[in-house]
Amino acid sequence: MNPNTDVTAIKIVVLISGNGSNLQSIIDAIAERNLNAEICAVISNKQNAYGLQRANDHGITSHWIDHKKYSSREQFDQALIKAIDPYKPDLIILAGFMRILTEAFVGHYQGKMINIHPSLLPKFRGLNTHQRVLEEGDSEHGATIHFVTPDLDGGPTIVQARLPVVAGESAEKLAEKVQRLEHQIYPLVVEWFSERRIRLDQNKVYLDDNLLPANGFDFIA
Ligand code: NHR
Ligand code: GAR
Repeated sequence: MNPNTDVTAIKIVVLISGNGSNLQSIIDAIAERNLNAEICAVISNKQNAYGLQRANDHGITSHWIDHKKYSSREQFDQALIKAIDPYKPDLIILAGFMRILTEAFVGHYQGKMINIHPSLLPKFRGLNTHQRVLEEGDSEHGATIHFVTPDLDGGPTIVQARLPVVAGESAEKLAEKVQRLEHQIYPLVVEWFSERRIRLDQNKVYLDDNLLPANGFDFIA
């Protein structure tokens, strides 16, 4: 069935700032695995984000909303809401989106917004995670998909995927390996949402009505 006419398909809006390889993995999974989901729009705060091109190539509506045109985070976030809400999305996906969102924005999409973060949260919140993992000499690294709450990179975890850190490898190589995992777990989580198997209740995550552990579902590649 054409997903655009299927009223049971979940509607997704994806927020990006850059390359959009995670966006691509979701576009591909929807097509290849016939997921009951539709990406209504892709929104970037950066004009030159390659992910906007990816959206256009797949006939997905794209928007550029320049955060620099707004005098406060509140005003930028209001502009985002104005762009997103007409699509009536069931799910907002942050995929390499680089702007911290206000409490008002996060509250508006409570239980409906998820992020992928390149570390094994709660370790290494914030930016430059790969470099920091190497500097700390950690033997393990990975990626986390979590619900977005006002607590930056602190929302309840849905999935984690881990990998060993090889001694002497570069931050770039590590990033590449983490992204390979990201491209497996984001489509999986979108599939779960499309099947309505994931639920956030009282800051806890349920998969098929089973409470997930604090570090989420342990994805084995
Ligand atoms: N917003 C809220 N409220 N909660 C979260 O958990 C969020 C969020 C917005 C983005 C993604 C996050 C990540 O996965 C994310 C999670 C950007 C920054 C940041 O410092 C930090 C964390 C994340 C994304 N951004 C700078 C800022 O001033 C700008 C940095 C830049 O433009 O390069 O917004 O890592
Ligand atoms: C991903 O590795 C994602 O985990 C990370 O940026 C990359 C985006 O790649 N996210 C953050 O660092 C959020 N602050 P992509 O644009 O190719 O999907």
